[in-house]
Amino acid sequence: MNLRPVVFCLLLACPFVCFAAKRPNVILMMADDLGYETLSANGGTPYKTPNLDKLAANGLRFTNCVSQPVCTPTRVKIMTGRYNFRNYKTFGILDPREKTFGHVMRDAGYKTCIVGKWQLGQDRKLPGHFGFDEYCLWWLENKSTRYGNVGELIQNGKVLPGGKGEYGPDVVSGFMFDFISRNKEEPFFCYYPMILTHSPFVPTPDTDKNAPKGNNLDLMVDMVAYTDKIVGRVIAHLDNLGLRKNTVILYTGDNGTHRGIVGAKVGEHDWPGAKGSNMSEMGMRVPLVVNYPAGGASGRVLDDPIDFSDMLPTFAELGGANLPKGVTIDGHSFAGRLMGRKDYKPRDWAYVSYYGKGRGTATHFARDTRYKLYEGGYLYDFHKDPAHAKPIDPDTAAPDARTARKKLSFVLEQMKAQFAEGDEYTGVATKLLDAKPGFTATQPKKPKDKGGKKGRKNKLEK
Ligand SMILES: [Ca+2]
Repeated sequence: MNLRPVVFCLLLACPFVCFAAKRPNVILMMADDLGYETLSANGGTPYKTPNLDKLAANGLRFTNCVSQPVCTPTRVKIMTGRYNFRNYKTFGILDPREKTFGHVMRDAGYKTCIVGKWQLGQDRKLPGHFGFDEYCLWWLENKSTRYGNVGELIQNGKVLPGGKGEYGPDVVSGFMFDFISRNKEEPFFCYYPMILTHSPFVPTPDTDKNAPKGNNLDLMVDMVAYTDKIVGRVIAHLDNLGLRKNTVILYTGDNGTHRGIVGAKVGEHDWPGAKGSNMSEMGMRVPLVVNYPAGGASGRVLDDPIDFSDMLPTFAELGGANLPKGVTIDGHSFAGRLMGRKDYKPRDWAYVSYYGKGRGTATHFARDTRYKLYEGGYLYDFHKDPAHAKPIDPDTAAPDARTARKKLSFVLEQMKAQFAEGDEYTGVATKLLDAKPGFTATQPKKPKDKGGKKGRKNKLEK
């Protein structure tokens, strides 16, 4: 029998089949109010995160990743891959006209799931609308107790019976494990914006019942330890299913630690919680651990500048997916880093624009591997001065600080030039049904949203 035609046909079919088989699963875990100092591998004390430290040792630990200062600005940015000046509207809303990494991965054939905290619009149709096949979410429609004796969780359209003594983080992570088991033959994407470690600071199931009543820092240590325990469960679940090697695990935080948590350190620096501040490293430098055994890169500590717009294009590259059309995607894929590609070049700077909780006047900064420049010319060496106690004097600055100022000034100028035209959707579509089919970013631009009550009205909200 002549096998050559058969072999030829197999070779023809192989690129797609082989590629499809190799596409990695992706799990993004993002804890709530969890700063850089909470990872013991980062030199943070008094925290202990053995599972994450091991994950970092066998993977990549990024030391220069910045979120936004508070929840919604971060969640909008990480999900859409776009800077806040383009699409942040107001607190607690992700504009239904936006495309997310859920869409990107679902459109590429991934099974998609979101579990944890929502807080992006009160409508149980929204997770599906934003690209997720399945979900189990807290604060999707009503805010309730998040930890012990968890209140309202909505799972795939149904309200779970709350008040049964269950621990919220266990319920949502348990649903994710079930989703992974049911979809182990498919490539899957799980986004897990964690319920931990936001206030209130309360005992976890592992908190010693006989210990003296703890202060906030003691309980934060316990809550971080429980977060690490959940990461350990994720790893064990993947191991049991034989999925660990071809799954990318990412772990980060959505903003700095709560301001009530003081007493922690990173190396020699005091590292008090500074959630909400964009004027220090404590407000928005976050841990980032990435582990992808099949990618081949491991055991590295990297100071590549990374901001949260980078996640969406990274996942798109890992999944062979297309980027959303008709909108500007700001992020840079770091998938090449995860695969140890020799030709990979990290971005030269990371960028943050921030409006506060509403949509007032933007502040912004750009940073490289050592310096951070704010609007107004305030430059800081964030290695030496993470609290930003004193800006660098331009007259006495070292040559490398002068070079950084010039480079980062250029970035800020380029970004500022886009502020006026960057708001591709005007107004806030607060309800799912406000996003009428056919409205796209390619329509003629309307006047820029000025914020405030009047500015938030638009034709779609009638
Ligand atoms: Ca948060």
